[in-house]
Amino acid sequence: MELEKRLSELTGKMFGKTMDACTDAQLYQGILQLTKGMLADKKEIMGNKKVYYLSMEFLIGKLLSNNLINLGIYDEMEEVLERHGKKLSAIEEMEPEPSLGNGGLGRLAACFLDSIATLGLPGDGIGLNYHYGLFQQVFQDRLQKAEKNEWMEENSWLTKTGISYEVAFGEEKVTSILYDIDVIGYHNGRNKLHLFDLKSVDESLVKKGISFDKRAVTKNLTLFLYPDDSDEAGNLLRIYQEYFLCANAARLILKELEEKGCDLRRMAEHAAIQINDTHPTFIIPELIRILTLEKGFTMDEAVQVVSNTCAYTNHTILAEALEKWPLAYIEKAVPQIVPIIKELNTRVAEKYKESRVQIIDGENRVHMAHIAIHYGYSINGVAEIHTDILKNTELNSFYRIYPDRFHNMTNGITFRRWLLTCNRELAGLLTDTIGKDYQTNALALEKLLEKKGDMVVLDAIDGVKRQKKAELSEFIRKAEGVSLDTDAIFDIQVKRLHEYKRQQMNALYIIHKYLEIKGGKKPVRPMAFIFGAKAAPAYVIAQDIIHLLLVIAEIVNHDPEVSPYMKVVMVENYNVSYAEKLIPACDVSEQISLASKEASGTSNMKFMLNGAVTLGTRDGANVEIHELVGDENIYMFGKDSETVIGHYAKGDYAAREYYERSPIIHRAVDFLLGDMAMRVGHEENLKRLYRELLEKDWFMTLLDLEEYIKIKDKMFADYEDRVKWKKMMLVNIAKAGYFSSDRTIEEYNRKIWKLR
Ligand code: 26Q
Repeated sequence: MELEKRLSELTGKMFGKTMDACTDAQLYQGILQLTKGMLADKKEIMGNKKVYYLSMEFLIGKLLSNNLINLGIYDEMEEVLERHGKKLSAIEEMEPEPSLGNGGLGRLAACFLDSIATLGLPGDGIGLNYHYGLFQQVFQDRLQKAEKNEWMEENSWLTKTGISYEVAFGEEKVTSILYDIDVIGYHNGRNKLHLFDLKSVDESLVKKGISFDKRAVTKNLTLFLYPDDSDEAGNLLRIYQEYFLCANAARLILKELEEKGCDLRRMAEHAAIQINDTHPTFIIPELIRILTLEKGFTMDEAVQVVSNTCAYTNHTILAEALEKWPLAYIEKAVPQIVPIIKELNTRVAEKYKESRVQIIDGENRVHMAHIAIHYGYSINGVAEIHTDILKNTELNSFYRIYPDRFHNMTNGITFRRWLLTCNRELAGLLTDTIGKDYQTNALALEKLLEKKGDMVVLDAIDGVKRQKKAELSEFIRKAEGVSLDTDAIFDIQVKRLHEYKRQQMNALYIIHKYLEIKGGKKPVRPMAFIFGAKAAPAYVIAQDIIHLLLVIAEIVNHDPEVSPYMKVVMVENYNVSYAEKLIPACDVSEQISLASKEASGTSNMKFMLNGAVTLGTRDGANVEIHELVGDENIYMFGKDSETVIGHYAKGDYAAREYYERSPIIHRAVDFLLGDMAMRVGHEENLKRLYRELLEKDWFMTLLDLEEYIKIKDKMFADYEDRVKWKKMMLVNIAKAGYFSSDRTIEEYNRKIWKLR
């Protein structure tokens, strides 16, 4: 009654209307207001020591349902609205989606904030408030076009604080404004996500698409999130953004410590600063700069204190993605930081002679990771295999110097969003079957294993899957104009587009199947292949792969001989909300990166939790999923990381050999240049991709293609043994508990932050 009364008072005040008379958009505004008030009333999480999670990205997604769930009022709100003829699910659609991240790394940061608060640990996120976030993807002429994503509205989850700092870029000074978003734990207290914005930001700078004057830093700094483009040379604007984040973070952290009366010389007893990949590494020299210049520290003291406070997480071993900025760029953007970086470099050079561990290299480039490792107290990888590769290969020289600093922190996902919010049906079924323990102790999901022989439970799990598939089909029919058969196997690959993730290998499988069907070999059950991926605008081959997927979709879906047996969908503008619809509806989770390249992956965990079966390589967290569910409940294939690393070392992988040797590969690759593809697609894109595949194929698509085809066919055949498949679903759900980000955060806290 209480909620109903407050909401109807609000709609009356805001719109002069009863709830019944409000539009969904107005009700969204009303519920936003009401919920924001309830968040603000939550008790702030306090403690003697606090973690600051610094990240250029927080891919929070929509917040309404998640907040209602964490407040424990989702069901009540749903009922209230129903009494007034309204649907909460429709109202949720009214919320604009902030896209303040690229993919895994940004989403991980958002999951971590949820878990930190849920565990009752004091910990805030610090990031940037991008007005248009990551670009919005639209398809035109079967190519990706980038547009701005306008997500900020008059009323939103952001609350303007009075906090504002001056940030100097050499002689030029800009002013920041701090916005906060309340982050509350599941039935727990409140932390904050602090997002800094540029006071003088000028949205009118953006003219067409996402183009704007890159040099007008005092106006453009927080307009866009820089897309992950490992292939494009460093951009000055990115350095400005990174420093802007760190300069503001340093001020905020020092202010909070001083307000609490902490002795800054004992900073490490009161604060831990987690650096999310190298992007916020400037926090180290910036803190040292302030402590020495303004707080009376000697250089030695400042280096000590800062090193004991900062910890670094590595998310990649792709050499091209490890940040190395030309010293001249840093000099141009933030000259005041250069003497500190040089001093840090000198100290390393005096102590260690090995060139691989120097901060400034022979070409005068600054290796951000090297700053973070030498001048932090912890470095961690994000899955076991990834941490092992860091220790034994990529960062081996550092591991030999600092063996005790290395940790593995296998990634996790918040079950509040990736189960309770996105799959209420499955969550409900689990509660009915094993009780609600699992909601606060994810490992309790294992109790489900006792039901492996219980046909009623197995059928119920499958029933939920069917329902989510039907819901997704309906959504895709409306949004993409393709109708999918709910009886089909839903095979899904959603993640950023990158050659190492090998969407192109999946595409070649689909071509192979298409040709088989054309040749008269009909599958026993229809197949739905679903993709979602954004490609960095400057990443040419990634654009070509998107083009190929759209071309294949066009050919397959409009071929009356084939389309009853298979459909291909490349969904437009894949984002967090789309993921929440796709993941619960998935049968086969595609995790097919080239072994050694995917640091962890986190969609693999989300799919598993929602009862999908993984088709994967021995890469990232797939390895740990495999260990947990056992051989019988996962489909693993492909060359292992040692073999792949060996190929790189010897330089002996030649794509053409695989093409020449296998008629199946030959035929599938040639399809790119065939009449059918040429009629629908662009010669330029398809030819470039064809040549890339045969002449370079840096991420070894053809290496694993034959094995991939074999195991995928086997998997689809196994799907027909319905009981066996339902058991696999059950085991995957039951074993997913390990991948709760609550577990990950407990480990960070125990080994790195030591909050209590
Ligand atoms: C770097 C320099 C300049 C501009 C952009 C960037 C940039 C931006 C974003 C570099 C990398 C990223 C994003 C990386 C990322 O998302 N990595 C993923 O992190 C996940 C969480 O740990 C892992 O699960 C994935 O395996 C990893 O790819």
